[in-house]
Amino acid sequence: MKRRKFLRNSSTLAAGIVSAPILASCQEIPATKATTKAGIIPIAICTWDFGNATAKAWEVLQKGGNALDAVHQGVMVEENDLSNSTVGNGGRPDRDGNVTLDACIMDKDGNCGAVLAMQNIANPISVARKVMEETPHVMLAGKGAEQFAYEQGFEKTELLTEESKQAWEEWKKTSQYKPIINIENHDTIGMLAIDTDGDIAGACTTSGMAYKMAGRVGDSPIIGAGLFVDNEVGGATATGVGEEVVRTVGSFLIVELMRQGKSPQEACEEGVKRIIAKNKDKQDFQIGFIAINKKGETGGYCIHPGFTYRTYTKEGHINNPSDSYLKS
Ligand code: SD4
Repeated sequence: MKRRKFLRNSSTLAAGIVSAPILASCQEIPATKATTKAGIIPIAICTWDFGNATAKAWEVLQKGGNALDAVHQGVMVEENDLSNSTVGNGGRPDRDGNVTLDACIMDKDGNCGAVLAMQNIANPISVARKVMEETPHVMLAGKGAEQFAYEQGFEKTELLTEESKQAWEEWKKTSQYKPIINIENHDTIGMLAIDTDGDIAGACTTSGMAYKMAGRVGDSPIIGAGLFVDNEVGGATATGVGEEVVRTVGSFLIVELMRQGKSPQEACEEGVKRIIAKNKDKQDFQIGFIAINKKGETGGYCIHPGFTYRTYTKEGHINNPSDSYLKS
């Protein structure tokens, strides 16, 4: 059953280049599309320095596309990047050598879809969207998710690259499960966008913690934990050790804090502090949150220095160093 259609007329737009403070290049959108009905400038924001992903999302927004298409197409860039060992195809496997992917997506109307621990499908975010749009369910897991993907026309793909296989063989020599802080300076991609109608959507996709137990699922595909959007308020998404984000229902918490009047920055800081409060004796793990509100204001905060987040607005394409709870 189809729940809703997400169609927008696209228009052809001219583009120019402006400079911006950090690692920035930005295609400016013309005045006719630069401002939403509510006077808000469109924006794409994502965890880590996934500039190709935000550039793709911005391209969608610039053409008048909606926020849902922007986040969907944006995060797919990383799912398809074989050199990225933390998202999609090429992601690190679990301890048995199987790559199992998690993803979720949420739209402006609160519709959402997710796939958990799905194998052999290169674009879990697209399957998550199909779950949202084509089924009466929110989540499909494991074999059921994979079967559904085949029924929807997705192809079986080997997700374990030679490089990931070698890294896994190396890991087996010690078999120590010790999540790395700021692994390769990227990780799960969580993305939020506001379109020219002022509507918000979000997407989150990951291969999860490298060498996790078989069947382990983190926060990333869990609506409310790894991602939450309320179009009246804003959106939030997370990266890092998912177990800790699940415990505090982190992304939902941040959106609720914004509903109560906190800025996205203040809400992200409070979200991290709630996690710290539950881990007084243990802080050797990373969590990063980003958030956006209806006004287009953004925020980001993490436990350990090193987390960054990308923003793409009319003002520029910027990799923002996140402030952190611990300073070194
Ligand atoms: C998870 N949050 O599976 C994801 C992965 C991640 O640092 O971001 N790892 O817990």
